[in-house]
Amino acid sequence: MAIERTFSIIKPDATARNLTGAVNAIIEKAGLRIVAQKRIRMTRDQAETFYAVHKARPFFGELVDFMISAPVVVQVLEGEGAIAKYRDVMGATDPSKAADGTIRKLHAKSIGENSVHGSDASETAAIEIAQFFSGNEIVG
Ligand code: 3AN
Repeated sequence: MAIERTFSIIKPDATARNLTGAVNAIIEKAGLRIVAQKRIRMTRDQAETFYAVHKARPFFGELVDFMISAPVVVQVLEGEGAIAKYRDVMGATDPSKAADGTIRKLHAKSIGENSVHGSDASETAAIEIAQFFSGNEIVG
């Protein structure tokens, strides 16, 4: 399988509970390499742009408010089949449906406050990485 890069966010519910290291340990144990990482406070504009695909969904306002409520850690993860692998490591969107050992099963609070984001396809990974990182900030 090809080496890929995917975009990850450790969300406000996780940073607020001091879980950045715990999440990163699961990521690294799964064989993914953190090749870029920074802790930021997302602006409302950034969050609305990032989740634009969900603009028409009833939870959009709540989702944006949540994403700007506390710091997040944005990351680029690299590895073989990184996009699908990280989706597996994250677990299902709804933590009550997430498999044992996944980040969301272990740490997520609810379907909204679900601790992590990971890109769902190579096109979205490229767009999401470019929204938060310039090329020279990614060191593989
Ligand atoms: P995933 O993050 O697993 O790719 P998506 O793309 O369906 O899930 O949803 C994006 C984000 O929107 C989720 N991570 C979650 O924070 C939020 N979300 C999704 N469904 C709901 C919902 N029913 N109520 C509140 N927030 C939701």
